[in-house]
Amino acid sequence: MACSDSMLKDRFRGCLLGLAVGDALGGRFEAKAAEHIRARFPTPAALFAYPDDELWYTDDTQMAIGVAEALTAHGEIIEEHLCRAFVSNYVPSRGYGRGARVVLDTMEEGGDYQAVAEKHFPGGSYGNGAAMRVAPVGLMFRDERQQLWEQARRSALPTHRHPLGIEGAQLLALAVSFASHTCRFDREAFFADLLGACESEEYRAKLQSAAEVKTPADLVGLGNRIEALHSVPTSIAAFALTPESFEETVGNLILLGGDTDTLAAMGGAISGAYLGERQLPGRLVGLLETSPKGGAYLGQLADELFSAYERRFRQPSPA
Ligand code: RVK
Ligand code: MG
Ligand code: MG
Repeated sequence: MACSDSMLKDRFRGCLLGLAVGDALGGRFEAKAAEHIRARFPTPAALFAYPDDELWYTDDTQMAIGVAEALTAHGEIIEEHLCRAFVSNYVPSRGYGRGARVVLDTMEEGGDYQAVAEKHFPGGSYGNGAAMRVAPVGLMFRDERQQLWEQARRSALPTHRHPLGIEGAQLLALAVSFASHTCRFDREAFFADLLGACESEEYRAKLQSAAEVKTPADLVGLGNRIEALHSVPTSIAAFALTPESFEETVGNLILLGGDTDTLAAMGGAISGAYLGERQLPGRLVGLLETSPKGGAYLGQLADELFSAYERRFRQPSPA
């Protein structure tokens, strides 16, 4: 595939739009069993051919928009501004996690959300809610490994304080960063990078299994659940299995059943960061909702995030 720095903006767009398409398509099958989905859609191609009406995204995209907005406005994650973005975008009917809803309700009411995030689940949440929204951090800090790790942590903290919830977000951000740099995908280098960054034995073991995935059926053993540990490595593995195809990466994840919107949002973000908008399924991108923060806004936000990245890390290129 053609690959040059001039395509970077396309990759920013591909990442956010890929996240939204994965989330919105996966959202139609959330909590369904794999057998149920496969009975109607035996292949990723069948799944991608099916929608012909507006694709509405869920909390995954809505919170990723908040992260991207906070980064675009301030160039880094500042908790106060991130929380403001989460609250201003908060529409509970988009399907938030149980604990996340309680934290966001408290945030919205001006209460002590940090105490709620700490105590609602003992030790904090290890749900995949921090990982599902972290992709913009992976783009913004794609050149700065230590900052990426710290910024991903900060983006998790308002709602996710458990180490496994935080590390899931950090690894997903790293996967996005790696994908956004890659011209010819090197599977070994990808997993070596992730394993080298891993802090816990739990993720190390999962990523080692992810590195050994050879067929879509092997993804099943990695998990399709709402916990970060049982979904982040699955999405990473699905991308690494079929890096040249957004349809197969996202389709294989949805066909696992379970937390389909989030699996597909995370896989879609990594895949889009690698392939760029030009290699996304244009028909599905075109079906993204036309609401004020729908498909057109996501493209615009990706452009603004790219400008913020250039301002912070590069000399702006001449007009
Ligand atoms: C509905 C025990 C824990 C836990 C802990 C479990 C949206 C709980 C998105 C909790 C994503 C769930 C998803 C999700 C994102 C977490 N002990 N159980 N320490 N920590 N859990 O509520 O933003 O779909 O069962 O913090 O991570 O599409 O309800 O929310 O799929 O994980 O929600 O964790 O959820 P939460 P979240
Ligand atoms: Mg969701
Ligand atoms: Mg989900």
